[in-house]
Amino acid sequence: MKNNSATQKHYRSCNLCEAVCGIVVEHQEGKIISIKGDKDDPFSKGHICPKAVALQDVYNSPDRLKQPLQKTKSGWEQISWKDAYQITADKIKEIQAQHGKDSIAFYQGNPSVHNYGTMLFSGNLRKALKTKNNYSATSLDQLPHQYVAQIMFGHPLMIPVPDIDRTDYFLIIGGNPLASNGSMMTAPGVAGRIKAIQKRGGKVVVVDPRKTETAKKADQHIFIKPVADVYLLLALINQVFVQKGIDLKSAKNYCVNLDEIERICKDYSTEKVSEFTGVDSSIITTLASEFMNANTAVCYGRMGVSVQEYGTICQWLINVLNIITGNLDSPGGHMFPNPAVQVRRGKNRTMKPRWYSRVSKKPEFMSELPTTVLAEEITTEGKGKIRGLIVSAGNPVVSSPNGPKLAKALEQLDFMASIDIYKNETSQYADLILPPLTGLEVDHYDLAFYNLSVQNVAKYSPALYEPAPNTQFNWQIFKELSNRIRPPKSIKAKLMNWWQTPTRLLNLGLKTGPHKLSLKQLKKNPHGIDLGPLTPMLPTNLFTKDKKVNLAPEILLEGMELVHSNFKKPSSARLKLISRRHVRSNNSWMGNIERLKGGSNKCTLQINPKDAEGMADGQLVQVRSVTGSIKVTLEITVDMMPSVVSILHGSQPNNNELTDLSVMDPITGNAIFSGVEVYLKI
Ligand SMILES: Nc1nc2c(c(=O)[nH]1)N[C@H]1C(S)=C(S)[C@@H](COP(=O)(O)OP(=O)(O)OC[C@H]3O[C@@H](n4cnc5c(=O)[nH]c(N)nc54)[C@H](O)[C@@H]3O)O[C@H]1N2
Ligand SMILES: Nc1nc2c(c(=O)[nH]1)N[C@H]1C(S)=C(S)[C@@H](COP(=O)(O)OP(=O)(O)OC[C@H]3O[C@@H](n4cnc5c(=O)[nH]c(N)nc54)[C@H](O)[C@@H]3O)O[C@H]1N2
Ligand code: SF4
Ligand SMILES: [Mo]
Repeated sequence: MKNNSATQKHYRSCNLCEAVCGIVVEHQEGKIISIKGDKDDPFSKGHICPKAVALQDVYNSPDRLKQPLQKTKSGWEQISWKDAYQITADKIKEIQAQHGKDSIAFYQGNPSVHNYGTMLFSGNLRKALKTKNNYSATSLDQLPHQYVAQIMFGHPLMIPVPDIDRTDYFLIIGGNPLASNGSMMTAPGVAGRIKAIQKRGGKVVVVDPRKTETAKKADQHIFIKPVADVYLLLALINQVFVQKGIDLKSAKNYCVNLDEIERICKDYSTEKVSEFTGVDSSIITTLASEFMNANTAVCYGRMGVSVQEYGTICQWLINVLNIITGNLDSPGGHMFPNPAVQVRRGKNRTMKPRWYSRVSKKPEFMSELPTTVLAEEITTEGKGKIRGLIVSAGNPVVSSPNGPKLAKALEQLDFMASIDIYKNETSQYADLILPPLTGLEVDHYDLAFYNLSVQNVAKYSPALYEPAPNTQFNWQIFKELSNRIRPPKSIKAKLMNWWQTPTRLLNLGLKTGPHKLSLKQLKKNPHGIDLGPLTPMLPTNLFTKDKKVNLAPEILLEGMELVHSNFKKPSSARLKLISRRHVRSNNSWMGNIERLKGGSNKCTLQINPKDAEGMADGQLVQVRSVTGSIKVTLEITVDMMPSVVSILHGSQPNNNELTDLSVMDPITGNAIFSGVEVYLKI
């Protein structure tokens, strides 16, 4: 930042969530005067949420770490970057020399995908570590989306998004974009986009066990019992067959195995499903009829249907519902973005896992094992046991099921390093913390989320602040650590290593991308460039070998066995725990920021009055599950479906002291956060 006495405006994208809103930061002499929505951003058009304003608080936070820390007998001590790098690299090399490559694990958390330098350079560290023990927040979140994308469309990043700006019918299952600002769907200002659907005569329906902020703005809200969505989806698909609404439109030329779909859903009548889901049979019939008869329609399922026992099956059936009603790859339906830097690269990959986890034999996917097995891989003796861990931009002690079990496991490690801007519940177990620059201090291009964007756009934001002396970017940390662990040997490798910087790689990606842009062009357009609405791209751009979409992949049909066998008696009437988000929360961090605290941003247990007899609003109760127990304040509200309770995710008390590590999505190993049985005690 130039030290100039006149006020200046800095335009950038907010990197805190998937919405990628344009912001304008007014500053003077190094101080921020205001942070507002950038009305000239062609995508977000001025929309922001309260978190963007808090970017200045992240920058100014007294809790922010500025120098590497080492844990000593007398507490945390500041050390130089040089020493931090050397100690970390030496320790890793020593452990790997003694116990093999897999004895070191690497976990990457959510902010990794909001920083293009991290995305481009964390792979260097993975390559240098050569471990099979790679983990990330993917398997606490969207792994089912990516797995299904791979198996149906041939690439884990070939993920369709709802064409929300042109659709006539938007069916949201287990997502609350008005709080989360949208996920696996980059759509800044989602409230306005939903309103626009209604204004043009369309309909918005939300299926959720909680009457969410989004449900309140929708035309219809349908309460559903947690983890029952799979039955609703099967009944909807069945109804499309029954009501003779099958019409794949042009997708019929490249979609195969429709017969199998008809077969698997035939037993799921609306009447039978009603008992399992808590949704009236007539509501399901009407929903199916409206969906298939709408001019354009799209079904979108998010966290609520991903982090549950049938997460992968649900994401598959959502794709199927969109396809059989003629809504795949067509305007107003489920479409594929075409980002300026193409992240969907390479040939079609096989679905065959290349390795399995040591203890419970869970499959690798995209070179990662599910985070649900991390704790057991640390605590189970034997060859290949994890003895060292690097955590980058993550807080798995709070964010993974049975957090306390993982915390206990971390105590057993011989060495742990955290790359994080704060001390957190996870990094307290580390021997070293390496704090990178972040937010306003970093330049930004949204490599990850333009691939999920409901409109094709591109924007580059320079850093607002020059890096202070003795600071490092995330990418520099990865590069330096990798070079020390496994130095490049050949002249070519050395040259490449020297040449590669985030901006150079970005420029190359833009120039070779489908829109043939350059960094120079983006710099000339500080508000961003509109690349137009999404366009059809199938079957040409399919990554499957035969350029076909298999509607009924074998492994998912096998997964249906469990769905069928559990369709005998509805689940118990005990209380089921789910999570929620608040517009001023951000996973497990930013809770230290004053301006985001208070009001409705409270970590309460929301409960329906019917389930709270003899209890009072504001009362502290003990919540118990098979895993653990926490004390939490009650918030009695009719917004909750009876028999369902909800706790804010990422806050204290931590709802992941109640979730269970021993259960997971059987197909992918994805974590389960929804539908956990709990008991209350006053
Ligand atoms: N019960 C329950 N559990 C859940 C969920 C739920 O809904 N319910 N949601 C799940 C989901 S969707 C996710 S994505 C995970 C998130 O879980 P994680 O990804 O493990 O954790 P975060 O809470 O996002 O923690 C991010 C950490 O990165 C740090 N950080 C912020 N910016 C930077 C940066 O620029 N560089 C570096 N190096 N560090 C940075 C922060 O200080 C923080 O410590 O939680 C999952 N857990
Ligand atoms: N403000 C804020 N924004 C965020 C985040 C944040 O922490 N705070 N986190 C970011 C991250 S990492 C992610 S992944 C996204 C998540 O984005 P979303 O998925 O939109 O966010 P959630 O609020 O978790 O919404 C999940 C919804 O599923 C419902 N649900 C739970 N279980 C079930 C079920 O079994 N069936 C059905 N049908 N519904 C169910 C819940 O009531 C909730 O309304 O948000 C991102 N944006
Ligand atoms: S919605 Fe997300 S990207 Fe937009 S301002 Fe808020 S946190 Fe930033
Ligand atoms: Mo997430």
